[in-house]
Amino acid sequence: MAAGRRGALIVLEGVDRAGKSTQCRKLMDALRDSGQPAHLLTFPERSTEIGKLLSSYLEKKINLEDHTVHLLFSANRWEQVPMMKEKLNQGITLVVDRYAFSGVAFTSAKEGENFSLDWCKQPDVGLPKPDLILFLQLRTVEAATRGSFGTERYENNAFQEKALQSFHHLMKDTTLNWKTIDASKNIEDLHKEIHYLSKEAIKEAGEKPLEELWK
Ligand code: NYM
Ligand code: MG
Repeated sequence: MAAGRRGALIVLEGVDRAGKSTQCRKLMDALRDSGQPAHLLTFPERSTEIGKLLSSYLEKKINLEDHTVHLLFSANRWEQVPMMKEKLNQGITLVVDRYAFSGVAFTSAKEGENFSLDWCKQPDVGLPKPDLILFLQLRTVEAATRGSFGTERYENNAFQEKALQSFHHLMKDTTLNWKTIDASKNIEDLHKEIHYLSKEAIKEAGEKPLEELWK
């Protein structure tokens, strides 16, 4: 790594069971094997005080008002931002399992309140902007063949389908570097594609300053 080059912010997104966590782990291993310093982040980050609240909410142990929980998911990202910037500036690439896009997609899928995409995006405006967003595309019927859902909140087909529609709206934003990946492929082929695109993003990120999301 040349001195002074920043790390890249690489986000994996997609509906539940698209294979994000598996691919994040494989990408981490591949980057480290090639000598590229990398750090894995997962949102929600369940270990913090806010994260514990979110975890209890997802596990249906507590109820929270819908706007409130949306803001908590965002706060759970903001509390990691100082650490994220520090690592990126040190030349460490961040591999991120879900980010603000999941925040918008899942809240806007809720019935009743009519959450607009615009309202949902606001609390995350100004977060570090990803250099690459890999969208693991998998139809909900196909995700359903990957075993049954867990028992957490949002883990049902109708909700996932609505979240998927919101993801598609967010992907129309051409100021972001979205890459859609066919997540129905086998794990190794998917990994090769993700690794290739990530290496390209790391090369390019080193040449330009970190920007702010949705600004
Ligand atoms: N989720 C995740 C949200 O509703 N808002 C957010 O901002 C984020 C990051 O949490 N079904 C939802 C999507 C998932 C759930 O994620 C837990 P995971 O990756 O299954 O732990
Ligand atoms: Mg889950």
